[in-house]
Amino acid sequence: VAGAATFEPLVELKGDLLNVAKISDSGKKQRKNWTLMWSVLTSDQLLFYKERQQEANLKTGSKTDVVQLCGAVVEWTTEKSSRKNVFQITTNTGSDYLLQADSYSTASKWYAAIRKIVDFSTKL
Ligand code: I3P
Repeated sequence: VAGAATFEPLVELKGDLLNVAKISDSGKKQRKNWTLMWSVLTSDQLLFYKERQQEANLKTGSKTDVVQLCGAVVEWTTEKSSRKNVFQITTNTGSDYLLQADSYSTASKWYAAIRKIVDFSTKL
């Protein structure tokens, strides 16, 4: 339809490969399985893609997972993994994700950006 608004969420951060492990799904513990994912942070979600090309189109790119950040809790953890630079996202539906990058600057950049989104969306 000509003139139809095609809404694209604002991208806050993308372009990094992060190690991601979903360790619980709606409160149910999952087997830890680290996977390298192209991650995209929007104004309210964290999206994980297997292929870099797919992050280019937020709507049609095939996402592996979508993390709703409103009401989530984000914290660094040294107990949930033997890896360095690991932080945990707990969603308000009880799913837990571990995110990790070997580079501290990459990990802390994502941690700070996700914290900002969580703090902002939770205050609304
Ligand atoms: C897990 C795998 C993970 C490791 C996890 C192991 O074994 O080695 O990499 O997590 O440790 O259980 P498997 O592949 O047999 O499931 P980290 O790399 O984060 O330490 P964990 O059980 O202490 O979480």
